Amino acid sequence: MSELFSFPKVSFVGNKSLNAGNGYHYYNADEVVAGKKMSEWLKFSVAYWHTMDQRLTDPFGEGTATRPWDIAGNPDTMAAALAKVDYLFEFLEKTGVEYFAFHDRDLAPEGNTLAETNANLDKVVDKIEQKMRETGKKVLWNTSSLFTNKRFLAGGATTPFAEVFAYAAGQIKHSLDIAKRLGSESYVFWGGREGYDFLINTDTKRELDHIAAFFKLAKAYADEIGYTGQFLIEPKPKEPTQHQYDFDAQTTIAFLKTYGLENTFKLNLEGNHTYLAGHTYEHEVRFAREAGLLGSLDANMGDKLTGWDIDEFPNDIYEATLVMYEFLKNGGLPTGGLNFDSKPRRQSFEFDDLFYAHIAGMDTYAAGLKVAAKLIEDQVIENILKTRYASFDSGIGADFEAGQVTLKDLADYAENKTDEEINATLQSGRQEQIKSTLNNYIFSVLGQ
Ligand code: XUL
Ligand code: CO
Repeated sequence: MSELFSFPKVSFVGNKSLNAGNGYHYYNADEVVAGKKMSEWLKFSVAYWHTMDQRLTDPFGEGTATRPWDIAGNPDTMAAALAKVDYLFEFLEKTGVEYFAFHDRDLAPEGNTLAETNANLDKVVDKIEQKMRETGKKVLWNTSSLFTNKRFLAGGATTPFAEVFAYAAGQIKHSLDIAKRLGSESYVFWGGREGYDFLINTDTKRELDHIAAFFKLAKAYADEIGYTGQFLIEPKPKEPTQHQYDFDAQTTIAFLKTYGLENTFKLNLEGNHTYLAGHTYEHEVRFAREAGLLGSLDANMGDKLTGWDIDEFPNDIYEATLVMYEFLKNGGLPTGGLNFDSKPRRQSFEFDDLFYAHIAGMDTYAAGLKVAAKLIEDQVIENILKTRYASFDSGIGADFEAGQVTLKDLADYAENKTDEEINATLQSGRQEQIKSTLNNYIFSVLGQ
């Protein structure tokens, strides 16, 4: 087939030139980091809804980007939907990205009934399946959009309207069939409108009971058809509803445990969502990891000045380093990866910008991986923690951790200590020094 894009195949060029160009400066698929090839650690994924479907609209203006697969300027036809598949696969080939992720509605236009919509979808999935066979590209995860169509104005699984609830279930059933057929490594639930805008007209308990039961039905169906991919929930605190039920990692973990779903689900954590919750990306990844529930990452960023979800491609090496530190501590992500739920800025409207954006994102996380691996090799953070918590390694601290003391034992121990004695055991947190150390690791590892 003749080439659809003029952009050359992206290969590793190293950091000889400081100017970003058409190659990877840090992402070197075959380079071994922490015992594995970068391509094995970093399962990057192209997000269909951005890279293929975004025209860079915003609430104030029409799209600034035109895409060659919008046959006769119309993105909503089956002809465009089928053409788009060829472009996706060429994009994956040229960037060397192995995975992609999609919502059902990203692939094909809707019909008048669910059956008609599913038939449109299946035509595109047929073509995708064929292309996957030819190229070896894989689905990181798929999902259902239970938030774009008007019927979902009050949610899909938490809607007060049973007709809509049944429709949502039908949509998920079909998406799970597709997940099984295409071998999706995970299946994501992002609760687009699973939340509320107005407390007084919302039965929150009933809605949460409904969504938990909905998840159990989905799992039972996956078991029935033999789909073994990992189920994931993607937390987000607000937007589009004012209060999303899956606010952040800890809220979602509490929900999963309340309803006995903690063995069915893990979390898919997105950078920009973490800031909206008032956290950092590394905070969310840490808490999911410690709960044994780190599933996958939607690699993107927000910015310090904007209070909504801007889905910027990652470019912050400091953040990527700390996220990759948690990632390596987790042993990577067996059924997950780094999905670029990201779009170029509105003024980056040219087709080449999609390539530059993915290069930037992949280099950022490749760089983060390298720095994090070196931090772990040198046990930098481990040693900081070891020193800081050393008083729990012997004496009264160790007795407490071993479960050998009562509250009264601790009180007896503390009773006659003076402030001077206690304060003499305090250590500085050394935050400024530690931040300098992190910067030094970034300079040193990436300067090589
Ligand atoms: C929305 C978002 C979604 C999910 C998939 O903020 O992140 O694109 O990743 O539905
Ligand atoms: Co996302």
